[in-house]
Amino acid sequence: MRSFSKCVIIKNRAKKSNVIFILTPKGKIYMENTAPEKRQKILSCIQPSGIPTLGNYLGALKNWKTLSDDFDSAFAVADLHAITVRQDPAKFRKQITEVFALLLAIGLDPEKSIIFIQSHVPAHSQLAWILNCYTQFGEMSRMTQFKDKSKAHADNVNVGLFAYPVLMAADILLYQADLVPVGVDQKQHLEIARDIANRFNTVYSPTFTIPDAYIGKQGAKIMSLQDPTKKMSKSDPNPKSYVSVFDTPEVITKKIKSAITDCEGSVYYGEGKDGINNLMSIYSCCTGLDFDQIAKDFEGKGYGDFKAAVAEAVVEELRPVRERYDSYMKDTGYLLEVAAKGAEKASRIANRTLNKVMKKVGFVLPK
Ligand code: AQP
Repeated sequence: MRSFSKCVIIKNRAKKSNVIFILTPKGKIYMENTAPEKRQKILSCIQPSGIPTLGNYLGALKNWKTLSDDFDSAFAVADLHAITVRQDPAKFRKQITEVFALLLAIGLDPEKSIIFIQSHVPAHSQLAWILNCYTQFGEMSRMTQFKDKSKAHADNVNVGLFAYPVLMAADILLYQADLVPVGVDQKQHLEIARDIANRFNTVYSPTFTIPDAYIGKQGAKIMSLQDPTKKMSKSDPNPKSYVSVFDTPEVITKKIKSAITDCEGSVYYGEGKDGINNLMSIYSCCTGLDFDQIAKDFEGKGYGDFKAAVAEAVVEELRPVRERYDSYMKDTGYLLEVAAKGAEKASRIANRTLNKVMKKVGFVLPK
């Protein structure tokens, strides 16, 4: 083993490599240039099934921005997923643009991350069809989101709703993602994506990276303000149950002040206090304070004071997002240009994986 008295590592970000300077006991300097670091990849998507909520923001979007600095990243507006429930065409078109603008408003940089609209990259639907044939009916039947959504949309229990997790597997596997930042509600779908990838890799040969879920420590499941045993959802028919990321400060304050709590009147995190636990999670995500500190700060104060503080923290958290969003929405031409460039970059990566899959399955590829 070589002995040395000092070692300095300088990261060469442009070449993604490290230069290591080693000072030996005899005063000689050695320099070593290490191989380029292989950056890990992340991918995540959001459905334009309504205006995103504080739950989507704290559980997923906020992490996307942070992770995009350290990973090769791709983020999509999952419009194909959204038609598993009926959408009004004019409203849907508007929502797709709005959610795309939101991705830029949260601070994602199209020069650093691939930002695109799912239906602009046909490989997603193509791989999803192939993977359907490597997925068992029984395993799909166990998906809790399918069970919940079929109850909520009993008049439209379509095959797309059933096969939703396979399309999600295709989204992830096309980009060979190592990590998928999601809220807790998507954990089961991610496990299926891993199972499908493992199955395909075993039947043929290693083809897909096996992805891991990235679930933030805080905010992984923000609950409804009106029923804190239920997840906050953008398609909830009761708008008082969620804070939308585009709500005005007045509306945010009103919704948080009318959140369901309990009658005990003391702020601490505990069993049977779902409403307060939820508000504490929201407050913690926005301020960075832990639960003990929050309980200490609000000791002897009532829920009125606590709700006012939560409302103010949420308003301040969302204010810059809303301001940037308003300015992006003034130039939808620019948004479409960014989306086109994103789709081009995404297609290059996705088609590489799709061709590999098609060859392994035995399709004849076009010349
Ligand atoms: N309440 C939540 N708390 C934390 N994270 C959440 N996410 C969703 N709701 C919460 C995360 O947000 C990301 C994007 O979600 P999506 O739009 O792709 O689908 P979803 O999970 O079905 O979200 P919604 O709001 O409930 O949409 P609808 O009402 O259309 O079904 C995901 O990472 C999700 O985990």
